[in-house]
Amino acid sequence: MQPASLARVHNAVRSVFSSRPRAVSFALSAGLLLPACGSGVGSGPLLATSAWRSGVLRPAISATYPYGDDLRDLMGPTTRRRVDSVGAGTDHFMIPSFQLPVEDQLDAGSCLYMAGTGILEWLINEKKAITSPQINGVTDLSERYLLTLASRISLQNNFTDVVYLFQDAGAYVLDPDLRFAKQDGSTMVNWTPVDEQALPRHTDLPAFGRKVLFTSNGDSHANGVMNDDDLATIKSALRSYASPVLFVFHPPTVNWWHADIIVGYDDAKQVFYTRDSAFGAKRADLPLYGYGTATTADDDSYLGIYELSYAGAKAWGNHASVYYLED
Ligand SMILES: [Ca+2]
Repeated sequence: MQPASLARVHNAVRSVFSSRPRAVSFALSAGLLLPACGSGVGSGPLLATSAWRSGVLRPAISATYPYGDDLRDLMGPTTRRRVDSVGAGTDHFMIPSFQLPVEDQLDAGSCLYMAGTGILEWLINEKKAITSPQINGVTDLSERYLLTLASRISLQNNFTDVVYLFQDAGAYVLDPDLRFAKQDGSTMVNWTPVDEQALPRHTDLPAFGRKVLFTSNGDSHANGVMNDDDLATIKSALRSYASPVLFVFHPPTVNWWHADIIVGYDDAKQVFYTRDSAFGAKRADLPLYGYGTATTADDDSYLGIYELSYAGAKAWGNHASVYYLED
């Protein structure tokens, strides 16, 4: 990609941040810090975030689960099922509408866990054939619970494996039972592990598989490593699996990296459709999300789709994995 077009892509993302009236947006657009999604995952300088410095985030202490080396996962089935033909074509496609919106992660830097939770929500909804999943409903899972799991379970590659945290724990928790919280105006409190034993946990996890479509082996800061064939692989996987793709990317001019869920694409617009916990469009059609505080002044919109340009995805992407129900 030419530098000029890279700059245009970057400016497009920058404009999203800059247009958002909150302190962290200013910090990001000013290039000061802070990883939008750097806290507590991967390796390198982002571990020196405020969460680590303040001791809020605890290092994981359990064994590492070797999903990243699982040859079967890396290979995966070639295709999973017949493509949903409704509104589908090779030049555009949307996976079935099992996806819930997500509360805004605000300053938490928790994108990977918002995306991981969203993928399990999608898989459960598909398993139960719930095509109009309801916020606060029986398949609206707690994102904060996944953050707690991440505090005690290590994965070989967070950026391809994160959904397996649920499988390792053997349970999920519903959002109304553990809200994504705000405390003193910040959502960083979500990195503080909660007492899992005190929560109503649900153990009816669906059996799922995963195929790694692209990996930078745990380097969430890699960029310039994907090419057009890799984008074609993602698009092909969306069609053939008709399932969500966990995607991780890092624009080279910023300190943060980011994760979201690819749910479709459109060649005419040259975009992937992603469900995104930071850049997603505000869902004005839904009630606001309550962050568990005493005042509704802290409430904020659920977020939905963000259009990630092919140019941005190719220049910035470093991990892509499709998750699917095991039949
Ligand atoms: Ca949720």
